[in-house]
Amino acid sequence: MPQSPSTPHRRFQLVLVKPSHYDDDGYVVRWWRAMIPSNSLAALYGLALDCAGRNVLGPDVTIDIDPIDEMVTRVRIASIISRFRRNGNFGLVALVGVQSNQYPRALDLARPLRSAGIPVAIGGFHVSGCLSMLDGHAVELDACRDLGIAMFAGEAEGRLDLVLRDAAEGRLRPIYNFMSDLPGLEGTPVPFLPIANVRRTIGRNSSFDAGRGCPYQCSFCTIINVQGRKSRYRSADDIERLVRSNWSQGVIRFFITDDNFARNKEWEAIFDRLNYLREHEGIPLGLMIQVDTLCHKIPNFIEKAKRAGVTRVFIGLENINPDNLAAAKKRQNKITEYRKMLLAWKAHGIITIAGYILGFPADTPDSIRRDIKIIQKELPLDILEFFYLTPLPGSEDHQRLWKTGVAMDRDLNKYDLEHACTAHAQMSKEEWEAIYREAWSLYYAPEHAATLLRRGAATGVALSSLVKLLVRFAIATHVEKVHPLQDGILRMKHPSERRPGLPHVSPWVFWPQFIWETLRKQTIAVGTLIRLVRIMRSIQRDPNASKYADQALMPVDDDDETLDLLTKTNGARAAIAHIKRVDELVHVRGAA
Ligand code: B12
Ligand code: SF4
Repeated sequence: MPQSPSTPHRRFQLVLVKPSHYDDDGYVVRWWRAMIPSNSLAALYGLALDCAGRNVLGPDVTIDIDPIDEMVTRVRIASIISRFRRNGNFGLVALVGVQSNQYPRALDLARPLRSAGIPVAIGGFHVSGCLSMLDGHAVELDACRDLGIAMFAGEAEGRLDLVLRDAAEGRLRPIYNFMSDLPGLEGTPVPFLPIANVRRTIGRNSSFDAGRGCPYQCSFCTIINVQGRKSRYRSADDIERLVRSNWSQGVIRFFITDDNFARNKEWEAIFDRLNYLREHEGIPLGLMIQVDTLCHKIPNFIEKAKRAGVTRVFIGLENINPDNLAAAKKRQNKITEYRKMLLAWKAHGIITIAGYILGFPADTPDSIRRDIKIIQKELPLDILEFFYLTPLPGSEDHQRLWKTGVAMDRDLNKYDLEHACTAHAQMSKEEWEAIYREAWSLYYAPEHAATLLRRGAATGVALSSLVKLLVRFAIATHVEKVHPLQDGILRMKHPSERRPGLPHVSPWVFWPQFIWETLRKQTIAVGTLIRLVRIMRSIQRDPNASKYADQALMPVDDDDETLDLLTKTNGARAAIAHIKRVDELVHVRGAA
């Protein structure tokens, strides 16, 4: 459309930054290639593209959108400032998907931008979680007020137009609070990232959330207090649109980020559509999903997952001691079902990954060692990842400690599930930290890695894929000193990215140290890879590899009293006694 001479064309600069956070030495965690893309960035980029396409700032304004994931890209503040200056500061820097551990870094990025007069807004789990559970000021939300950063709580679907218009008119509000009004997702713009961003993840993975909300009530969880307990979902048509637009740029692997895809009310229609796209349109999809421990009870769920292209499943196992699970209100986790559920995934050759939380009330270093041994011997699980039980702002646990004035670490940068942030009743901080490190070494001991590969060969798992995971999970916490979920290939660092307040290191010291560190880490990574590939090759040459069996792969009954899993803790014994009682009652009634 020709422009009227009286309304000069303007370009609104929308810079979407997903902040990283600081490692224990105070440097920004950044990689050449990351393991997993940022879905929050993809969600905001998809919404922003839609706003730009609809000319929400009027026909005379073009919206230039720049998505930056700090996990894989250096955020060059000076160049952002000069770009905004060239455009009369007409635009917005949106700090997106900011978790509690990323909040301090997000504020450090915002400070020079605000000093340069650039409008800045922030959203994500820290702001939403705090506004949902605390008093509107905690934890550190006043820092945003002091700096003039607009806080956005809730979800941006249907609301980004408003924020962009306010920014364009120079009247951003201090708070946009939509926590009590969670939007429906059907038909809303879908998450999307341009190929230049996707290339920065290993294996060109992208992501989308097919739904939000979870019906359960785990007390350590922030998700239910931010995204609610009702299932809200995208339609199968939305998902098809999303897959096709990614396929047109060569992207076929996705992490479906729903915390619990098994409770997404549309799961079946979505799986069916993905299956159709694979089998009839020839799109070779590879998917990873997250589910709960009862998903195998949903008729056809696992079969349809396989046909839709699921190759990896993340399961919220959390613990094998029922007393701990009850303390965390995770009553839906039945340890008597764990083996059946894992065997059901194994029967389809799907790699199983489980989260395991250390620091529940009944945990001690010895009980943790015992539990890891039980898991290794009796559960057909491939990858296990450990987390500290953390009072994350936005969770019921955090709210309880905050209300009762229990001490919690004041440095939000540490709320990354990799640091002890509050005291434990039975372990000192040092003991807890030591057993966290030891847990990784115990589970990924070379002998157990070999067993996992043997089990993989016997259950039809893609061994090369399992080897890649084993390398990362075995070394990330020891070598890179970060959790595998924040891991990547080739750590990048820059002296200018050190946390304010920490001493500046001279380049003459920094760079030689960095090069030495990099060589050391890569040598360990390559050494671990070679060792595992050798084991994999020897298994592949073994004509009897498919016949391998051990206790973990054996089908079991609910009350198998030969299993340590079901007999070593009071809670487990009580669970078995309960099953027996129910069984007796059913049989007595049946007989009557
Ligand atoms: C997928 C996922 C990951 C992925 C990708 C990260 C990402 N953010 O995309 C991976 C595996 C890498 C990951 C890692 C971690 N994660 Co994570 N992750 C998730 C998960 C399951 C989904 C994220 C998502 O895509 N949500 C959907 C998006 C669209 O929601 P959103 O980010 O809130 O954004 C919406 C609104 O907040 C708003 N919005 C957001 N930003 C902005 C900005 C502006 C200006 C505006 C207007 C609006 C707006 O609009 C968006 C669309 O509606 C969430 C739980 C959840 N259900 O969200 C946990 C979650 C975010 N992760 C969490 C944690 C702790 C971590 C780790 C620290 C764990 C670890 N030790 O490794 C790491 C951190 C690494 C990192 N650099 O991010 C916590 C954060 C809790 C908190 N209070 O901070 C969560 C909530 C889970 C939990 N345990 O409670 N994670
Ligand atoms: S099952 Fe997962 S998402 Fe649901 S409440 Fe528990 S921790 Fe949160």
